[in-house]
Amino acid sequence: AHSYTNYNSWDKVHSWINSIATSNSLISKQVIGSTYEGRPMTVLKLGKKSDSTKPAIFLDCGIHAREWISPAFCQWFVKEALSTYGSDSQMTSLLNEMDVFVLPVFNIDGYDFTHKSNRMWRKTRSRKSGSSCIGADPNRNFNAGWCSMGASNNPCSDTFCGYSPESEIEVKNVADFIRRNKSVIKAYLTIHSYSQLLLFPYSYTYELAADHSELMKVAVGASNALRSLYGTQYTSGPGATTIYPAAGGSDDWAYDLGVKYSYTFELRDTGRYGFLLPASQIKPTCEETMLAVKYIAAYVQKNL
Ligand code: 0X9
Ligand code: ZN
Ligand code: ZN
Repeated sequence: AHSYTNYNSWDKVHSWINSIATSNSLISKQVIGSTYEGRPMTVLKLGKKSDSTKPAIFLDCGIHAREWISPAFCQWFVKEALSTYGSDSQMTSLLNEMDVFVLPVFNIDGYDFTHKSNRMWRKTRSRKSGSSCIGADPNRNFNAGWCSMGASNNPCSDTFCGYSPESEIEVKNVADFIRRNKSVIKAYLTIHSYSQLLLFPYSYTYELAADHSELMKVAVGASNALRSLYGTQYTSGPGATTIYPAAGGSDDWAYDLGVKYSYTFELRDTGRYGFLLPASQIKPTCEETMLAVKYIAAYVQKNL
């Protein structure tokens, strides 16, 4: 059965998506396309129904297959949003004024593969004649300084940038959705693991983003909120200098499209368990991360 405190297989997440989407008037779903292997990519839309179009936040999880805590967070976020609407004043105000689009698993084929065959798989599962190696790194496949640094043009590499920008259908589907909803999307949040970092543009260049000081101020505020629960320490900064230079990422692409509040979270831990974070840490990790996400959401809402 599906559980918020365990790592759910894709089959379980898939049925959870379908049941939660019809459970409450605050939530609806929209299929944005299919993965390479034909699985449906479904975006959940959270927010109080309104006659006029509301500004929105886009949140995705599971770009990288082996980072299991990430999809667990998106599931947790949806549950918390629905269960605290009406009692938590901030969540109520957020969902009254804004919509939150949640993509619970971005790289579904890869996620399924980590459950069935290779726990450490990172990339998509696309094939192309001429190479026996499978998949590209979805977070090197966006059209942002594509394959210029920190990415590989070798199809066998774990950071293969793909044959062209958006060559991966999952990346194309998400980029199309964000382009289509560009006028309403005010923030782009993407959840990865691990390292306890809160990153923002740029990663494809050492140049500072035009909004660097504001992005840094909000990141520091969000990290402080996160730390207030269990003392978990996060480092904030631009990707290129805080983790490593790496082009083709979704955060840089969304930012250059015009989505100012663009953040990549690298959740727990700092390497003791790494990608194999025990299920016992799902609840505390998600609870502390909620505080950071809500901090950013409140800031965005206040500055609409
Ligand atoms: O390398 C990545 O894609 C991310 N780290 S991970 O360990 N989850 O693979 C960091 C992404 C930071 N942003 C960009 N490089 N654009
Ligand atoms: Zn379905
Ligand atoms: Zn990742």
